[in-house]
Amino acid sequence: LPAGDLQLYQPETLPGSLQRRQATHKGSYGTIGIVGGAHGMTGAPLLAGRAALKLGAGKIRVGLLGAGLAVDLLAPELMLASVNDLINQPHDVWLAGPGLGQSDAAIEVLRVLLPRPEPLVIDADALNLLASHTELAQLCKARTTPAILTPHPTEAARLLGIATPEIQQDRLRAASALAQRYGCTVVLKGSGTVVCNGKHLTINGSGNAALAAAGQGDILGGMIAALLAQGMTPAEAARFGVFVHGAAADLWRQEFTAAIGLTASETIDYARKALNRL
Ligand code: NPW
Ligand code: AMP
Ligand code: MG
Repeated sequence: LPAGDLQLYQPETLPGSLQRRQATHKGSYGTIGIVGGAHGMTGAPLLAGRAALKLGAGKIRVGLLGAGLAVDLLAPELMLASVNDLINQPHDVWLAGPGLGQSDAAIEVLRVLLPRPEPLVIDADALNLLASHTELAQLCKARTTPAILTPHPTEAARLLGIATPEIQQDRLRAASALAQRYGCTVVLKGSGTVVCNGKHLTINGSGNAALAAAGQGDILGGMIAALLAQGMTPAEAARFGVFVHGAAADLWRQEFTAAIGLTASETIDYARKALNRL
């Protein structure tokens, strides 16, 4: 385990970096590039993009690997493109992985993005590719700006080459080992999400089992990317994004007591509410 401290993370006010929204314009809040959406999983990067919009990012482009889509009619603010067009344009922050799949084209996307200097969130299939391709893992470790890895327990197990129950038996050690091995900030998801940047470990103090549903991880990736785009450091964005995601579910549970049936799409609106209340 790192020599640093272990804390329960439960902020009661907005971090300083989110408090100045005067005399600014959309360019002040960053441009995000999201890559994912192989055939059959277009929803994942769209959910991430919608979440990033409602957490205050300036501009968001979503690059789809699968079938082209002209517009997201539920979030026409998003700019949609093919992955190849997107990765050759400048962005302030990247999110790779939601619904990306593990094709050769997906591997090529990571070969291009991993060496880029901008902050990068790596989720879902991009994590599975890091686990299965040593070359990509090395590119991750060599980054100048540490990436943020957001594995659920089974993705974490793949990244460490062990079984899921071993991850769950000692989640602090697993998060710490991942941060060491990949030289990055780690968000080990699940009840009591652990964040480790190689020095400090935190356990998140918000959230409930209503989050055990499809697409929740995809929106979390978009939320963390939005916070990076607004100037937070990787560790700050990871901790605060996870907290707001959990706080959204806690707010929703005040209305829906048994906590059954929260969708990822609805969670985005509660996250915006939870954030603005802080
Ligand atoms: P089990 O078997 O259910 O008990 P995968 P994925 C396990 C995209 N999506 N604790 C789980 O366990 C994603 O973005 C697209 C313990 C199972 O074995 C990815 O690109 C959507 N175990 C892609 O799909 C919406 C846990 O992990 C395995 C666990 C694949 O992602 C859905 C499943 O993991 C989805 O987000 C926990 N807390 N959590 C869309 N609308 O387009 C998970 N497991 O095989 O990596 O599959 O997570 O669905
Ligand atoms: P994913 O598996 O990638 O869709 O991510 C699921 C998201 O929901 C992660 O942010 C998890 O931490 C969260 N989550 C899932 N189940 C629970 C739970 N029982 N309690 C709190 N958070 C959960
Ligand atoms: Mg996921």
